[in-house]
Amino acid sequence: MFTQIDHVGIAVADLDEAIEFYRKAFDMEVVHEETNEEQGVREAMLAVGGSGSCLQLLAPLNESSTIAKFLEKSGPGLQQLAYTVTDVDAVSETLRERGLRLLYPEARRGTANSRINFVHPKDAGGVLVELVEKAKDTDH
Ligand code: MC0
Repeated sequence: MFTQIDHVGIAVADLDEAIEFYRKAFDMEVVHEETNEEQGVREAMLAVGGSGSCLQLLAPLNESSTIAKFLEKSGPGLQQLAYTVTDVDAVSETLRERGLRLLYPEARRGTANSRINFVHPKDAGGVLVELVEKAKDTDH
């Protein structure tokens, strides 16, 4: 079902400060950065060695962002665990059949034109699980 850990998402208040911290403390470099208006985030992907898995820093774009709400309630820290899948529609359907709530009826646009959906954290042991079907032409 899942082919690898795509990324681990961390909520941060200030993206530039967080990027600087990860660069200085852990020698990690940004491989991709974008703003996703629909998701209400500015985000940066940082490579974890050559593993293919990334760390995703997520900063809120505005006060109504899910990340703003998360920061207010829980403070900065782990917000989501994302798995790579080859077919997000098929995996979403399988998980629905298994009784898990998917957040969106249809996949939405994620990082680098990936197609994404989420499992509600209350149905996944307190973990917000993201499903990521990568765009064909990307390596992150
Ligand atoms: C909320 N809860 C969480 C959680 N967020 N538990 C674990 N991890 C999280 N991230 C828990 C709360 O503690 C609470 O539990 C209950 O769920 C309801 O929380 P809430 O504060 O009332 O929040 P809601 O229900 O308004 O929203 C939660 C929900 C939301 C997961 C539906 O955050 C959401 O739609 N997330 C998916 C989109 C997203 O996260 N976008 C930002 C990343 P108690 O026990 O207190 O009731 S964008 C992204 O990831 C894209 C760019 C990408 O990777 O491609």
